[in-house]
Amino acid sequence: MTDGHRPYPALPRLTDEERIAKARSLSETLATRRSCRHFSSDSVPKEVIELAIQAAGTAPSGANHQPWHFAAISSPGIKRRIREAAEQEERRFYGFDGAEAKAGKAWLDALDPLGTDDQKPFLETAPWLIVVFAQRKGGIAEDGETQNYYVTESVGIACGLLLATLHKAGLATLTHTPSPMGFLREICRRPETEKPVMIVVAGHPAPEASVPDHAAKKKPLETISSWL
Ligand code: IYR
Repeated sequence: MTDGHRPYPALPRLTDEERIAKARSLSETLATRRSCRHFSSDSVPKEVIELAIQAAGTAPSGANHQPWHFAAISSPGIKRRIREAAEQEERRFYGFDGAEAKAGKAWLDALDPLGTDDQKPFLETAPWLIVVFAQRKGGIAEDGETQNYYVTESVGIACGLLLATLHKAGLATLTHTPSPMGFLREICRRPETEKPVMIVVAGHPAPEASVPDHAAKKKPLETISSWL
């Protein structure tokens, strides 16, 4: 074996039938995930959030620099500050501040079927907010200087694993992207070299939670794939 290498880790030995069954099972589980915009205040153990972040941290990344940071927030005071700052930005985004909407007509039209607006009470109600930061620089040692690579791609995959783990743990999630979201860097006390990417809201759905029909329409396999 090449110096500095170790054997490829053992994978489960499965028959093709078992492989198909496993793939089907996870695929069906993931197919039931829906963004949630109405959370209850029921608690979620910190350990679930820790395990989900640990899973996110296994994502492949450019040069294995792992260019991400997850700020996990359960403090009511910090959640309130995030809600207030997010709603202030969203008022400008949706044009509820008296000025022209920053979003523009096409974007607002695209959001119409979701029924979103500038009110974000879930940022206070949900037990956990996970603010995901992308590290433009830092390398594996987090030195704040070494160049990172494929940061957007790496952090995107990490977010996917985070959402998948939270979903498998039976939690509802929302990927929330207040725009702009520079305020999150200050509230979470993160350095200039980091860019806030999204807030992953995690908790239990409120009893009255609903999802827009629009969100349940997923493109079929034939549309999203080609086979060559
Ligand atoms: N940040 C806004 C707008 C928004 C944008 C997209 I693209 C969405 O898929 C959903 C919302 C908000 O959170 O309301």
